[in-house]
This record gives sequence, C-alpha cells and structure tokens, in this order.
Amino acid sequence: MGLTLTEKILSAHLVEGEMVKGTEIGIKIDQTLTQDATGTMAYLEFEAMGVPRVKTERSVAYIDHNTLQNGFMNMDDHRFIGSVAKKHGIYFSRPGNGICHQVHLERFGVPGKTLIGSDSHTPTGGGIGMIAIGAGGMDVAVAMGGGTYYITCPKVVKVELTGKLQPWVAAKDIILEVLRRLSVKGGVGKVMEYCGEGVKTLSVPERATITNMGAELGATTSIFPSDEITREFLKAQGREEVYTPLAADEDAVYDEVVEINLSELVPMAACPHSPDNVKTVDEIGPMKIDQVCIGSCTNSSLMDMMKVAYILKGKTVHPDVSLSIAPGSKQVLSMLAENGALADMLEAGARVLESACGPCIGMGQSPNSGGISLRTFNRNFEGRSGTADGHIYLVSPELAAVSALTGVLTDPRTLGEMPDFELPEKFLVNDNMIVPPAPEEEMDSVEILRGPNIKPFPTSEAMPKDIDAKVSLKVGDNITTDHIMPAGAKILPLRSNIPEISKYCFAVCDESFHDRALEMGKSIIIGGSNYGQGSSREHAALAPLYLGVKAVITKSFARIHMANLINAGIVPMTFANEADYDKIDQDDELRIENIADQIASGENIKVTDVTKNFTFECTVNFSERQKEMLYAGGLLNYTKNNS
Ligand code: MIC
Ligand code: SF4
Repeated sequence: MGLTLTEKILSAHLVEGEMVKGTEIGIKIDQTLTQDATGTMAYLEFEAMGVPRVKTERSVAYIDHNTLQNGFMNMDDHRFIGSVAKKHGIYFSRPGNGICHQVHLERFGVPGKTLIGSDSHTPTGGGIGMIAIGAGGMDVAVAMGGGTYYITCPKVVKVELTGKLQPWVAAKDIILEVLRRLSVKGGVGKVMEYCGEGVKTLSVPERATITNMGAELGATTSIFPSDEITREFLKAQGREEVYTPLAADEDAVYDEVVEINLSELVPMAACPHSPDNVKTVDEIGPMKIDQVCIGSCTNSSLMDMMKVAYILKGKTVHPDVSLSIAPGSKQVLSMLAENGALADMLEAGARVLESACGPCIGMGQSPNSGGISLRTFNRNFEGRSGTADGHIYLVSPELAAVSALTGVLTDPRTLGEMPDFELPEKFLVNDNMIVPPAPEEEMDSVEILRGPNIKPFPTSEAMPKDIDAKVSLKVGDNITTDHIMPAGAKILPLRSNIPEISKYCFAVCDESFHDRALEMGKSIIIGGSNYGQGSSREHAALAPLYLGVKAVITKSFARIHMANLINAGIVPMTFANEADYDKIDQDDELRIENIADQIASGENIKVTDVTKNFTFECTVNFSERQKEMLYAGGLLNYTKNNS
C-alpha cells in the first residue's frame, strides 16, 4: 500500500510510537522558529531547561509581532531574544526583516524537513513540502533542546485540485472554499494534503497562502508536494541545493477526499466574525467599505504585492477608504522599491507599513467604530482588529486592491484581462538582517539582556487529590485564544509578564473574570466546542494557570490549546454527554474526587455539581506522557522531575 506524503515525512522522523492514526507519536524536529510575542516565554523556558546550545539543524528567532514600541517593553524583549539567540545557537531575524513565516519560506525552509514554530501559522512551510506545525512555546523550547515533539498521528485528507484558476481568482479563494466546506473545526486531527493536476498551476507563494490559512481549519498542518515549481522557487532564492522532489505514492490511501475544481471558483470573502463564514462577492453585494489592509503572513509575497501595485498604478484610493500595505519581508519590500512598484502604491495613496504583522494582530490600523475593513489576513475574530465593533472581511489581495479604489466590495474580475504575473528568476537575496549565533567557543561571553518587563513564569503545583472549585466562567462554542488572551498594541507588550497580562484574560467575554477568578482562588472553566481555536499563544493557558484555573471542561478542544493546557498542568476534559453543558452555570461548585486515580483508570471522569446536586461524566484521552505531565503539574515540573 502506498504512502501519503505526510506519512512518508512523519515516518522518516518517527522516534516514538507507531504510525497508527489517533495515537500519540513522537517525532524528531529538524527546525524551529519563534516570533517575539511567544518567543520571550519560549526562551525563558529554554533557559530553564539548561541546554547550552540548540540541538536542531536550524532554529530561528524572528521579531515581527511586537514592533510597535510604545514603551520600553517590546524593545527590551527584542534585546532579550537577540541575546539568547546569539548565546544558544539560534539565528536572529532582526525587526524589519519581515514576518516569520514569509522569511522562513524564503530563506530557511527545506522540503521534507520537520519544523515546529511557536505560532499557529507555521504550516506556511507546507508550501514547499515541509511538515510544519504550530506549537506552544514550551514544546518549541523542548524541541530546541533536542527533545521529541508529540502529536496525535493525524488522518490525511486528500485535497484534489483540478482545473485552473480564472483570471483574478486567487489562492486565497481556494482556501476560503476549503473553509466554507469544512468549517473552522473541519481539520482537527488531520493533515490537508494537496494533490492533483491543479497543483501544477500554483506557484510556491500561492501554495503557502493555502497552507498558511489551513491553520484556520484547526488542521495539524497542510502540505503540498515538492516539485519543479518548488525547485524554481528555491533556485530563485539561491537555495536550489536544498531541493528534493517529494510526493505521495500513486496508490496512497487517504482518510478523506475533498475535490475542488479551480476553474469553478469565484472571488469570495470570509465575513465577520469567523474565517469559515465564507460567501461569494455576489452574495455579499457591493457593500461600502471604510478600510483595506493588505499584508500578513497569508498574503504578503512579492507576487501578491505586484498584483496589488498593478491594480493601484495610476489610480487613487477612494476618498472614503484608508488603505495600508505591509509587504511580508525586507526582500519583498526592497524588490518593490527597486522595480518601482512601491512608488505605484505610494502614488495611489497607500499607507505603506513596515514588514511585520502589524494590523493583523491589532498593532495599529484599527478600523473606525462599526467600520468595515477588507483584509488579506487569515483571522477575523471579534475584536482582534482592536475595534470591538469592527467588521472584518478576509479577501484576496486582488479583491482588496480593486475595492480600495472603488470604495465598495468589488469583484476583481471587473478588471478585465490579467497580465501574466511571474515569479522573478532571481529574488534579491541579502541576509544582512539575519544575525548568526556566536560560535560555540564564544557563547559563554555573551551576556543575556534582561529588561524589567520580563517576569518569571507562574509556577504550577502537582495535581491535588481532589478538585473542589467553582465555575468561574461559562462560554459558548468556538471560543478563540483571542477571547481567552487578547492581543493588540496595549496587551502584547505584556507577553513576558504573566501577572500583568492576566488582567486582560477573557476581557472580551467578561471583564470581571480576572477579579472573580482571583477571588475564587481556584476555579474551573466551562466551554463549548472547538474551545481555544486560533493562536498557539501559551499565554491563553498560563494566564488561567496564574488565576487558579484547575480544569477546563468543554464539548471539544482545538489542538494547540489543548496541548498548552496540559503543558501548563490544567486538566482539559470533554463532556461525555454534551447535554450536561446546558445544566451547569457560572458559580456552580464542582467536585472531582481522586482525580489522578480517575485519570489513571482510563475510565470516564466523574464530576459532581454540588450546587445542583447531580453527577456527570467527562472523557479524557491522554497518552501516558500527558498523564504524567498532568500529575506533575505541567511540562516544566515533569521535565524537572525526570532530569
Ligand atoms: C496570531 O495570528 O494570532 C498570532 C499572534 O500570530 C499567534 C501567536 C501569538 O499569539 O503570539 C498565532 O497565530 O499563534
Ligand atoms: Fe503575524 Fe498575523 Fe501571521 Fe499571526 S496571522 S503570524 S499575527 S501576520
């Protein structure tokens, strides 16, 4: 029986377990990446492990999220990360060099290798045939130290692409179509593997748009084969030597098949407030818009920017619209400057931002109140833009650019004929903003620069015998990490200060949560399905840990968040009978007796609602390793106990 590409790469990296779907496997990690919003914590954790030099083939620390320096905090963190990188064998991509996923694809990604990153959009690397997975900072720290990374052996979905996109229909529309069909939960426990004739019509940046936004499906990752198109891309980056052809076997067996005829796709948008709320432009109609933002790790490649510049050239942005553009990397921005496209954007009235995440994570460019903003990004969760009642629509760069000119949502196909946009034969390669680590013999002399913003992370205790705790919060379905631990310009600088950042925990849902949880001392959170979707930020587990949350009971969890809860020593459990969710209210007192014994028994966990006087059951599906971590009170305690 033939193998899928996913199975080939995973089995070549398998160090623990067997390739049995649904069971836990341990894989060797070749490369890691961090960004600055999760990186400070990840490197504090790495330091705590006491490993002098990273043991990966390549580890890179990027500065791209917290680049708005409205106070000392962010730059302090950047300097801390830069110094840790230099000392411990990590490449450091300086602020201004670009968004981690874009730069990693350009300069470091290698087909067939494994990559984990402390950012949920790490699967961008799947665009060149990597198994690239988003993870919590602690998992990345462990991988940097040479430790194994654990995932549930995924199912593999074949996404068979046929046909060819019509002019002005974009790669973004392909992933929006997948999201429309499968929803934000549709990819949980799965890898989306793209194949078929249609794959050959897509360039690497287009493939990367699709694998990037596969994160919104909740998928473990997404992957494209590594083929001639990959080789051309790597060659143009001056890295042809890392190319290897990779594809699934002809007779590979997949768990599911999704068929998409590219020729039938039309321009679409994900409407507020979820990436799977997808409609065609016709269905939405010519809606008046206030803002357009082009960029983010999903759509900020040179090719995207060249299309945008072509559309804007010689025109002026509509007077009622604010247009901002953030090219994804220094390479992209420099090439736009050299070939004149940047001038076309500026002349049209675009507000060109530095190469960073920027508005995507609420670092500026928040829309006006009640404003309608078209963005080429990947997430439109409520409040994420920084404007609580902002309406964010996720669209392709083509659609964004033409709409910026007309002031209404506009079908880019009205632009008529489309010129051939081709990747350059040679990208501008200048890695001067990537600082290599100090040679091993000099590492001892590198001083770690630790600013006052950096506070130690919260300690967790070993699992108590019983958990007696009140429900501090009850929330509904699809709660995102942006609800649990919001980002934005005000809060992001607190990423290395858990006590401070905890004040904003769940503030989007209930501003009184912080005080109530602290007052309760210990508590339990009740959630609906797909709890914790979105970001990899472990702060969404560390802040609840600091506030005394002992367990989270939901209808279902998103993958990375569940791993982060276990790493933090908070017990994630799911209702055996979903109807029990309705019976529990905030402030109810819950009692879980002999929790460790119950977990060890492998049976359902019995939880008593003391307030309402009934008992319900929860399922847990922990590997032995996860059980041990929970007993110890999290990954750090577990690692200490075992070293
Ligand atoms: C995001 O897009 O939500 C982020 C900000 O990149 C996060 C990481 C973080 O919260 O620092 C992610 O996607 O993992
Ligand atoms: Fe940055 Fe946005 Fe990409 Fe997250 S989704 S890495 S915030 S550009």
